Amino acid sequence: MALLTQDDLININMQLQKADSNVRKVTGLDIKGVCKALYGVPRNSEKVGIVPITSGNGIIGNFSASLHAITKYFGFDSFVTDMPDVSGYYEAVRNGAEIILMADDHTFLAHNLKNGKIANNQPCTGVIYAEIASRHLKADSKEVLVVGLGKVGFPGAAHLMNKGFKVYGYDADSVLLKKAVSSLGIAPFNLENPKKFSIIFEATPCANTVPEAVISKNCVLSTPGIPCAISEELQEKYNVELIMEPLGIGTASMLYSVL
Ligand code: NAI
Ligand code: 0TF
Repeated sequence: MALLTQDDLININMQLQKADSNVRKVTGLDIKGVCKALYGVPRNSEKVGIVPITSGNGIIGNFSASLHAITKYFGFDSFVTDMPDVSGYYEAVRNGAEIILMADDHTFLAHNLKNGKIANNQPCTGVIYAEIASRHLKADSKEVLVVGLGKVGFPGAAHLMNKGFKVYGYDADSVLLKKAVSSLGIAPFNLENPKKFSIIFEATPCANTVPEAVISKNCVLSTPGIPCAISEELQEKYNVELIMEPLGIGTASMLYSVL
């Protein structure tokens, strides 16, 4: 898994506000509204305990503080434990946490201790970015291009298929592409024979993965992938509506999915 860095999370509140305003512009709903539409659950005032985890590559500066800011942004009562790891988990539960948020290098989870529901960041991120893309108010068809069919992209592509979209998919790994074609029924996208899309969902850890030939004017590019899938120059040239934010949108999806 490509790991976040402290720098990715600088000014998370500002990044989230900007993303929220872009999501509103593209879909007519804010991020909370998209979460409600996806999971259809009422919010109460669940208390969220955020537990720093030291295993593997260890603590990422700004990670727990960013989760604290994100949970507050979405109206949750939350706190970061003083202790990490098992001691932090114990501290979170003892201090009344109803939902636990914690991540090691492989898994970032939300666990609702009241109802037992558990969520993983990767599918939740894929589903919400795909959902945002699918709600593009200026889309000219129900065709969508998915670039990257890994742990985030695959569930996003599955979500779009379930919503009745015609999904074209591409992954640099031909085994993953074949798997998505056979198990989801998506159409394999041929880069040699490109076509334009007004809806693009990208989930890779690489830059410049979306070629100019597929970008149409005013398209939406919904991409959790870091770094950005297109250059600023292409973004400006085609007036691309970019939905991209490093942590908050996916975390909101996780939290709403366990309510
Ligand atoms: P993954 O490794 O499971 O999947 C990435 C896929 O992209 C792989 O299948 C790989 O073959 C494919 N790929 C790489 N280069 C490509 C290219 N040039 N063209 C087409 N496909 C290409 O990774 P995962 O977990 O799905 O994460 C994807 C990205 O999303 C990473 O950058 C990760 O850090 C980011 N991420 C962002 C989140 C957010 O909240 N913004 C949340 C979770 C992940
Ligand atoms: O960096 C990652 C994921 C995050 C997905 C959301 N964009 N790509 N995971 C590692 C998180 C490690 C956190 C660390 N153990 C801490 O500070 O608690």
